Amino acid sequence: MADLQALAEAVINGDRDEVARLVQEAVDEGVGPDSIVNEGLIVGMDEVGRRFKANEFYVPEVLIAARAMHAGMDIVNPLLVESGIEPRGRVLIGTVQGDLHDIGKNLVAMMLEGGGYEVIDMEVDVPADQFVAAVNEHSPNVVAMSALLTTTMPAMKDTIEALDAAGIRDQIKVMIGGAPVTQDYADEIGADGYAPDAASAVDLAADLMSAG
Ligand code: B1M
Repeated sequence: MADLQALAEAVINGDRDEVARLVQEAVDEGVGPDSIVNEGLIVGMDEVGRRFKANEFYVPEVLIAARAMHAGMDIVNPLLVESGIEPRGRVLIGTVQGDLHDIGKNLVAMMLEGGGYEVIDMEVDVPADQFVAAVNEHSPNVVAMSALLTTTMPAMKDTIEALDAAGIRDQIKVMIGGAPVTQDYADEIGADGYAPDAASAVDLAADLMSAG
């Protein structure tokens, strides 16, 4: 019988083959894709996030767990689309203009996916006007910006201003993060939230979504 607890454990252990096997087994037994995601994959990634926050896990373990989770999502995603189950929300994420650092941004994206969000990843060096165009195209709930250089932090402010100028700032929540970024900076530039790490980013997205 499908064992979703074992699936969560396999995600935590970063065992990609075991995750794929258990997800396929659950699908074959008729377990709903929403249960597989919510009671297996997300439970596992939630625990990974908890251990990361508690410094019990470090970046490599999180990346390996996220890769394992993806192996399961690859099987389940087409079924979710077929069954019309809605993700928790849609997040548009990118590293801001002039900045090529993507490891932290990728971690945040993976944790958000693990948390049940649909993530549109614009990669790195994303100019403000591309964020604006992507908001118009994808209608996300949250725009998430990452910066690792003090010199690129102002691009976050530029992007918020561009969203404002385009008349779409009120339609979305903006969250920011990255090593040099702080809550004070988020307040200063009018972002809706700041998260210090990938696991907190998932909590913040949930808070921002429920704030409406
Ligand atoms: Co760069 N680099 N780098 N670099 N690099 C730093 C950031 C630096 C601190 C190193 C140093 O001098 N000590 C320094 C910045 C100094 C400053 O601005 N004050 C620096 C510099 C100067 C540069 C170059 C200018 C170097 C040069 O060419 N002269 C250059 C700039 C290139 C550019 O972007 N235009 C450059 C280039 C590079 C590499 C390409 C070699 C490489 C990037 C590879 C890649 O990303 N694919 C690189 C790396 C690896 C680093 C360090 C060593 C590690 C960054 C990293 O990946 N950390 C870094 C020094 C350091 O941090 N120790 C450094 C791991 C990652 C998991 O953490 O990204 O902080 P982090 O993400 C965390 C949180 O911040 C948070 O969650 C993540 C997980 O917990 N988070 C968010 C991140 N984004 C978030 C978004 C959120 C919420 C949370 O919401 C939206």
